Parts: sequence; structure tokens; C-alpha cells
Amino acid sequence: MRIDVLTIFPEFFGQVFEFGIIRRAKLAGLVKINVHDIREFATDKHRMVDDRPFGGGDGMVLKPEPVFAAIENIVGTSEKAAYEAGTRVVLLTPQGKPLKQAMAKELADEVKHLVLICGRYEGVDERINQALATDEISIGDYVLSGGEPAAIVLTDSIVRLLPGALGSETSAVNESFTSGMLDYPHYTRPAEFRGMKVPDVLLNGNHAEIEKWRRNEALEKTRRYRNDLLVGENGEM
Ligand code: 6GU
Repeated sequence: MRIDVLTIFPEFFGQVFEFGIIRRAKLAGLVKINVHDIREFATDKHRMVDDRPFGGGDGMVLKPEPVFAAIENIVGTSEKAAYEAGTRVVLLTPQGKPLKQAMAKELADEVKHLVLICGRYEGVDERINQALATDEISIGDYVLSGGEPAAIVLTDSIVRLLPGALGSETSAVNESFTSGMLDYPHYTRPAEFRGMKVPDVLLNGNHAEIEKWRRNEALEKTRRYRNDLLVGENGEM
């Protein structure tokens, strides 16, 4: 997979893709990640990337010209009907479709070239959504100052699902959200730490009992914090 990130704050991405699973995936050649400064594609003498909103209002709006130029340079066309199969241009915006594990999985499975446009929270010119974006994604119901943290979250959620990224010792099959539930509690040594004991069931080697305990803990945790995962948004079971 190739991932190109378009941002007005390229330095924001510093070393975020240089650790753990993402770093390993890069070194294994599973993904190549490039970060581009939108300002580099501005052709006016002040290299403007944003401007005041038509109709008035607070804040600045991301201008279309440099973003169209960047997409033409990176994808080869700014006509989304002409994108190659396997190319997706995602606009990160709080107005987007909420990111879920199934979405990350679909992108990991289907996409060869992923372009992430980091919006700014005041807004992006609507012609960017209209003409360029194949998808608009939000990472949750809260406001960020810009799409940059969302681009990092989305990249992480996808890259770790690329075949080979997790290594043979771990697998995404049984994790939280893939199973539709939160994870069960984990413990490691020591068996007693500052008076807090590891549950006996985990120490007695009865794997059927351990599985049962884990399933029950996961269910309890999910019921307490994320009952919506069990009953759905509309209350169905
Ligand atoms: Cl993608 N962008 C911004 N600015 N805020 C967000 C978001 C994205 N997702 C959740 N909040």
C-alpha cells in the first residue's frame, strides 16, 4: 500500500510513523508513507492555503487550488471518476462517516493507494469534497483542531491490518471490535503486586475455565462501557 498525507502542518507528523507495528510494516515493504505540505502546491506569490469564508463567519477555509494541484501531482488526475481502481482519496473531517474497525478492514483489504487530506476544523472548500474525495471520514464525536491526528489514527488502524504487519505471534482476528466486544483484562508477573492479586483462574492452567472467564469479563466490560456494541444504536439485540 502507498499512503500520501496532504497537510498544512507536515512537521506535525515528525516521527509518528517510526515506531512499533507501522515502522515494522514500512521496513517489511508492506507500506510506503509520504507526507506532503499543501503549501508546496500553492502557486500564488504568498503561497496561500486558506482564505475567508464566502457568506461570512469565523475562521479560515482551506482553498481548493493547492489541494487540486497536489492531487493532480500525486494521483495523476483531479477527476475522481478517473482514479485507478484501488485509489481512494479520503478527506478527514468531523462531518465524515465515523471510523469503525470494519472500515479500517475494508480499506486495508481493498486499497492500493490511499491519499489522506487533512481538513482544518473551520472547514475546507466544498469543491474538495465534491470533486476529489472518494470518502469523508471522522474519527469520532469530538472536535479536533485539524484532521492531522485523525490521519494518524486512520493510518495506524489500517497499516496494522495489512497482511504480515502483526507478525505470526499476534493476530487481529480475536481483538476488540473485530469480535464486536471490548477486550478482556490482561495480567503478567508478578502474581501479586502491592497487595493486588492476579485472579486465581488465570494461574491454574485450566484453559476452558480461562476462556470462560475471559468471555465473561469482556461481556461485563462491554455492557458497562459500550452497551451500544451489544444492543446496537437502535436497541436491537
Ligand atoms: Cl477527521 N477532523 C477534525 N477536525 N475533528 C475531528 C475529526 C476529524 N474526527 C473527529 N473529530
